[in-house]
Amino acid sequence: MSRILITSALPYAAGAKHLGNLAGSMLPADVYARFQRSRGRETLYICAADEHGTPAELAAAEAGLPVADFCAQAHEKLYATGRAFGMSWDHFGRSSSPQNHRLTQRFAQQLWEAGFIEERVTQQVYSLADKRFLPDRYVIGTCPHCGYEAARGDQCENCTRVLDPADLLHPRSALSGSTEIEIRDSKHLFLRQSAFAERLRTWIEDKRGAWPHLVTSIALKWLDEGLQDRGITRDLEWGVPVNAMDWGPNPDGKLPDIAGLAGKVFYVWFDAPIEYIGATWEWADARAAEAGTGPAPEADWERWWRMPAAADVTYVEFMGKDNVPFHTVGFPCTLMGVNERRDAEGRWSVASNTPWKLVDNLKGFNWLDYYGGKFSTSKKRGVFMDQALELLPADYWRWWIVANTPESSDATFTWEQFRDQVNADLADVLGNFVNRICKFAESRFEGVVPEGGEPGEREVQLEADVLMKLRELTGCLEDREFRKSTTALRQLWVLGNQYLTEAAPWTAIKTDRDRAAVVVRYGLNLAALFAKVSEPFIPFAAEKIAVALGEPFPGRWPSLEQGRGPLSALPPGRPIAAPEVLFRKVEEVQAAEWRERFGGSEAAAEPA
Ligand code: B3M
Ligand code: ZN
Repeated sequence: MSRILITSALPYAAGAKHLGNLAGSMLPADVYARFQRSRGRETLYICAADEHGTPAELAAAEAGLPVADFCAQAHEKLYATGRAFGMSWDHFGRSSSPQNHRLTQRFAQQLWEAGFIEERVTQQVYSLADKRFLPDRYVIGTCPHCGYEAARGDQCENCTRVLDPADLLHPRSALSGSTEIEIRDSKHLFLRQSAFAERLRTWIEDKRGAWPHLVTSIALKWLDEGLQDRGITRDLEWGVPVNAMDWGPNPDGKLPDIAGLAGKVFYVWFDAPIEYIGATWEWADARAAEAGTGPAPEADWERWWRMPAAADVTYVEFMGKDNVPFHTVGFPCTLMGVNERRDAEGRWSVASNTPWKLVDNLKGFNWLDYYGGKFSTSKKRGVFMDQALELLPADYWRWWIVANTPESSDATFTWEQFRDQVNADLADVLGNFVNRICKFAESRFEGVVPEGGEPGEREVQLEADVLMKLRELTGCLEDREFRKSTTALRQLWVLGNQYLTEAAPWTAIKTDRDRAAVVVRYGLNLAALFAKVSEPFIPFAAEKIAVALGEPFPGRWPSLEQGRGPLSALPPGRPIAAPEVLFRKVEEVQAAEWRERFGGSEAAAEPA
């Protein structure tokens, strides 16, 4: 059985996280991880704080903190908020970890020695007013391709084209707004992505149909535009130092200009994906430390990332569409460049008999916006992760986000639609079913799973309907189709309500207690089944249902085989106790108040 390695895009340490950060990667990855564990597969769900880059430096300065302290606090906050939303990470690491430093420097050294990194003198934007070089992201100007006037020097968020600051028209500093900027020479390292163009195209073409069209189309668009070599170092203090390693000669027998690279760090997008591996190493070390056995042997984490040990691993990445280019070009180039050699004639050969794994499935998402506009801390528009939990328990948010996840197109959050959907699906369907069946079992069958009676035609039909819906739900989750999986799950819950309404044990008990006993037994088994298969989506409520029924939590995914009925988990005589109300409805007045507080339809008036 395949082991499953899951990573979700690393949230930046700087900046509050909003529902879009959950929707675009972390939450679907968590649903998938929980599902895979429930199916009994050895699963590792890895994430981390993306701590490097200018955003962290600037946010730290604003907070009046040394950047390392700022990032330590940010990591703690991201971790705590993620856990409160039920993120079942096996490890939530830090891209500033020693493990990631070592791996990033090792990969850069190997890429240099293979001739895939070269030195170039580039023109960097220097801001006289800010007395510092401005990394790409902190140069703002007009995009030369689409005319968007707030394009960033690294990527235009309007047309998603990757840019260089020198491309921007009317450039200015994002820090001070000053246009007193000048271009200065600065030596940097470049990853020769162009050398991988054909190799990458073959790799991407091979994924057509298997990966979402959104992902392969973005990757191929980049390749069609001609792959640019990419600067992978920056004039910043905070990051993975470039010069702290022992370089070997490149194919021309040349060492890099250590002096010229002094004081520089690797570009955040070079080291951040490597942190997926770094955080796995951190995870292994953390487990070894807990066991008191000192640093973990490399095999403990390499077994997830390096062939042949990782031959049985399926690696799945989750991210928003703006991150797709870096995961279908930059990161694969890094790993391909470490795994293989390319001679002057362009022939590829194996460089290592323990190559690093590339991603097997990449799930990219569109964006979740707020009343048609972007979430914005500065413009106080939209509800952010920490605030959301002050309003409602995590399951409300988890359910709505996964049911509306922006898979084939962008999705929009509105308080009205959110209120209606969580009230209908969670309160009226699932919550109501569990409450009705447990309360009736308590009041009329002494709070135990009743014996007696023989299932009839209706139960045979119920088992067939449930099995069919279970297979559909399982297929959707295996295929990482999240919206469809919530539709199937909701329909499964509805089967329970329909059964209860039709079989009406409260009527049957008046004339035929055994019949009522059968219906209550099947009803309680339906509730136990719902707890198992709802856990990936709404783990907190699922646990309450499982505990109420005396079931283990998390449970194992039910068998899909005919005849091993998913409605026979509860032994007759098992004591049960109705859980407290699982989902209180969101009131009209609450939704109106929150719309007032977090911005509502007027928010859409402002451009995204
Ligand atoms: N830190 C998230 C973003 O672009 C970025 C992802 C890194 S994944 C290696 O919002
Ligand atoms: Zn543009």
